[in-house]
Amino acid sequence: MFADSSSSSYPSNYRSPRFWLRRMTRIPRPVRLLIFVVVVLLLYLDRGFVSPDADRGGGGWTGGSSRSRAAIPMVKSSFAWSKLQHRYPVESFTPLPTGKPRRLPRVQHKFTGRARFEVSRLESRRQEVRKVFKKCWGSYKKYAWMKDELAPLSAKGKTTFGGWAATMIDSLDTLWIMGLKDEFYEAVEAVATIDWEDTPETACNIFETTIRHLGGLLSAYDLSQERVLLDKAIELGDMLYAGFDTPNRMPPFWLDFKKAKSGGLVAEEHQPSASPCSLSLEFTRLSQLTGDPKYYDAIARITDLLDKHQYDTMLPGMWPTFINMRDLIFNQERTFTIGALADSLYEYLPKMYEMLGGLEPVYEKLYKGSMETIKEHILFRPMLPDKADVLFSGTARVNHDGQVSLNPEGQHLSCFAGGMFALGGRLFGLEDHVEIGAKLAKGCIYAYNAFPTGIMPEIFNMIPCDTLNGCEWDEERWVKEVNSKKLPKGFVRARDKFYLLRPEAIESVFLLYRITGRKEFQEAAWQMFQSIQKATETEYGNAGIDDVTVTGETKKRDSMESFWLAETLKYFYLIFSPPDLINLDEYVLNTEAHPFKRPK
Ligand code: DMJ
Repeated sequence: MFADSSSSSYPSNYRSPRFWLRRMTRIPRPVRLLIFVVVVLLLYLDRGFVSPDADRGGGGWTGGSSRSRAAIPMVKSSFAWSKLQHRYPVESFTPLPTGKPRRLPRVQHKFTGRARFEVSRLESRRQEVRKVFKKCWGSYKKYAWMKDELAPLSAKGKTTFGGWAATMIDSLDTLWIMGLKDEFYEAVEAVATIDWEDTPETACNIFETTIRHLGGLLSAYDLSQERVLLDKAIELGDMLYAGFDTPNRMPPFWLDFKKAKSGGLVAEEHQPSASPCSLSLEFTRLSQLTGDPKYYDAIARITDLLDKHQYDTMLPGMWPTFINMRDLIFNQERTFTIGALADSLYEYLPKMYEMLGGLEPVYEKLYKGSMETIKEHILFRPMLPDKADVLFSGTARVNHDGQVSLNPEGQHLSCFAGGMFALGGRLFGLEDHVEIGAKLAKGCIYAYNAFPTGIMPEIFNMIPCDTLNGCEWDEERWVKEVNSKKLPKGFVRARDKFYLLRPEAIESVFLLYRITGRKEFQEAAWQMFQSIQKATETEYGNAGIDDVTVTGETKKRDSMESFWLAETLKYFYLIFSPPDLINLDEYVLNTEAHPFKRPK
């Protein structure tokens, strides 16, 4: 991309422009005219709807940098985790599956020339999203550079994830995707100096550091091929890999640095299932990029456990919200959800199948088995005045007689499920899953539209119909059950009324748009974006808000987590972009919206 184009040694088949002009004049005029029209049309369809933006260079969809570049040197971390002798070393490594990746069913809708043309209409929306991103990034740079987060009210930096510039690393690929190449390389130069040893903390959260930092570095490398990003990812990967040096090779929730160095780590007895069970995409990609099987081996052991215990839990097919990873007990806990604490465990099943090119069938088995149980016990259709055909997911509890009861509690966090079902449906040829996915995404859209701010609360309750086929609206029942006058019809409680700039709703809306090609999702996205912007904008960026049920001014919190730039704004940008930008048949997105290249 940055090759020197000023070279004067032309290839031997080079012909001067005059030669081609002479040739052209020999072609009859009408044919010449036709060629001209076709070429102009093709150029327009392909790139015409990218507005001439000062930040764009000549790099196609992903923009370009205004400067030519030398490789960015890495400043090594002061402790080499790769050299650490493990106390519980692995005797034989499970290698990545071998063979040519299978040709998997098409995931992304086949967008026609017409749909591509319509993208031009959406260019101004895309630029609106980009403007919001640029404002936040500008404030981060000015007030919180190298800090984990920008505090969007007080314009200060915060240390929330080890002090390793979480927002910067999490935003790298969004910068690239939005064509902000100068900002991207400036950030990469800063990232190249991060020392994982330099932290005020004594431990880090393995899950968060994997999905945000490791995921962010790997995807930025996949997109840019900037070597230093992979080198930093390896350094970090080796630190996180030390978390697997436990008696049973299962990682704890916290990576305590001192204990890790002395071989004293042990997995906890009560771990949220998402934590150990959604490290797989990042560790797999690291093995694929380095050729070192140790990272894949580490997560393959966890997958083996999911496989072994899938049908001996209290709710066969699913795994409990908390798992005893120390003693590997899966059949004691009685609560099951695909929301908070468990979410990405399920999300990663179809995604791992893709990441491994369909060569590891266990992920198909885990996906299909768990989705059957989820359909039966977790999904519900709410009683609504307009009888909208939408779905939500709740929490199931198994009592001591084995009876399963559903708590019809919707969560913003579980809004990712629409995208998961639709993706699984495409990959495994299950059309009903695509439709379930669409209904789940529409459920989140419905909830957004129902509240005065145009945003759904973090956690709320509804009244479930007896079946997924729906039920009549019963006003009396609703009036009896609702606990606040501020709640819209259909909602009976909002346990947590806040909105933290989370991405899950737009994530599913984006995936459903790309998978089905239905424009209604694009329209819903625009509505959501405008509501979020109106309710959360501050002088320096965007902030979480206390209460989505208010009608007037919202009360802001001094918080803007890194996923706002990494995920929420990325999905909003992509849904208004040409569908070739991060094509779902070429990339797998991790749970922090970091795209990894799928094997070919
Ligand atoms: C993100 O860090 C990820 O999307 C994760 O899977 C769930 N929580 C946040 C966003 O809400």
